[in-house]
Amino acid sequence: MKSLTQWAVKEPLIDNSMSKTQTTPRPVRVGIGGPVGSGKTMLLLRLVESLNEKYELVAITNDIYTKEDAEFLVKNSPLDAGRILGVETGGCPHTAIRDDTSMNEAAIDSLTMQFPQAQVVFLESGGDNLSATFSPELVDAFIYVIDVSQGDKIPRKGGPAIRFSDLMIINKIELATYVGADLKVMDRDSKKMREDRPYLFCDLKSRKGLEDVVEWLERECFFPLQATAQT
Ligand SMILES: Nc1nc2c(ncn2[C@@H]2O[C@H](COP(=O)(O)OP(=O)(O)OP(=O)(O)O)[C@@H](O)[C@H]2O)c(=O)[nH]1
Ligand SMILES: [Mg+2]
Repeated sequence: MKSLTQWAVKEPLIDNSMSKTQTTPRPVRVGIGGPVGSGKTMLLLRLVESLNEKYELVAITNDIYTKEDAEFLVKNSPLDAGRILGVETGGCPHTAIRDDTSMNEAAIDSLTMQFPQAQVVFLESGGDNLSATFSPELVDAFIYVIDVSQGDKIPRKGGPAIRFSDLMIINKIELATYVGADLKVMDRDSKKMREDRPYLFCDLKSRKGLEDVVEWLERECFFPLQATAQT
């Protein structure tokens, strides 16, 4: 098993090349994590809206006590209900994505058995604290979502997700003036913490910055799918 610090190593994000016996590559798995209410489900909704016509998608949400986020997506997203699975973790969100990922592995297996043509699995973690990260065995890439209403201090508080997630999104920027968050401070601290790792300022509700997120995903995570499509 890879250690947490291996998130720090800049490697190609995806290694899902086909073996000779496989007819389709393993779907790309993209984890979405972040504190409670930062906009993880909103990101998932916007990504599904943007990518559903181009790729075969399935989505998994984690909530501690409910399947609320899955129900929200069933109601609001263009994905067929069968392609969305809610996992009720019953405990610490990070346990289910990092320490004992069996519930999420079972959910991925179930969806990919039902939809063997699936190319992308989106997996939203339950809202958590700054120490949460995904096991690199569970996902190929990890997007971390924070928002301005938690305070402009959040990026400099650091932690493995702020520092080493593959992409960090600073969401709800249109609220910055209302909560006294200085985006320049968030920019400066994010740069310091993440060095050359990417981060984007977004207002996902009104889709501001969404194009850049989609462009990053397709470039950094979906290239094996495009290669397959061309052959
Ligand atoms: N103003 C504004 N509100 C947003 C934005 N993104 C999400 N929201 C709202 O913020 C609230 C929480 O968003 P969610 O997407 O449910 O957040 P989450 O991170 O999935 O929350 P949990 O799964 O409960 O941890 C909802 O009321 C969203 O409509 C945004 O960019 N701007
Ligand atoms: Mg959510």
